[in-house]
Amino acid sequence: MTKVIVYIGLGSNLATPEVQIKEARQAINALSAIQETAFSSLYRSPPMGPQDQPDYVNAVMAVETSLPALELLHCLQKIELDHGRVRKDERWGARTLDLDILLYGQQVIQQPDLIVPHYGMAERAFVLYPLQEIAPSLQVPELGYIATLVRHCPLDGLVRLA
Ligand code: A4P
Ligand code: MG
Repeated sequence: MTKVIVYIGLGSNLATPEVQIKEARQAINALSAIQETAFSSLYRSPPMGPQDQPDYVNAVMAVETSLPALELLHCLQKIELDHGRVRKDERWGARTLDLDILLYGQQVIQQPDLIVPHYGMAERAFVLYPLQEIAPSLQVPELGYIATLVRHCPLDGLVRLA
């Protein structure tokens, strides 16, 4: 089966976020049919959405995989649950671990459970800056070059961690 490059967004703002991100990276690498090709620095940012929650730590990971997109989504959702993620009704609320499929090759996917490119990524500094770090010449389907997207996206308090 042909392989695609997939970009995964990782985010956490509970239970020592740096540890959550590190463990999620290990869990993703432990999946069969997935090879990591790049991993960004960690970035800290104030919460987008409700402000009465801790700052987030985010990163972006590139993997090469032969898994179909929906299968990959289900694997990522299982890892979220294994890491104590409790789905609440509140939109954009605090979470131990959030794993989003940002891009799946150059495919545009519009299914009830999966929308790729991930919605809202063009407005999210905590997605665009780490993505540019590991894929500086990337062209995002329907949205354009990563460098142009970054140029139009304010930092919103995003800080790259050492
Ligand atoms: N879904 C559709 N497309 C995708 C995709 N490309 N990747 C569906 C992953 N999932 C996708 O997701 C809800 C549903 O989206 C899933 O059932 C899946 O089928 P979820 O993870 O259960 O819910 P959620 O993450 O709470 O919702 P949402 O709206 O995706 O939240 P966001 O947009 O991820 O925002 N502030 C900072 N600074 N940093 C952050 O990382 N994250 C959030 C969460 C809020 N504020 C933040 C951050
Ligand atoms: Mg999510």
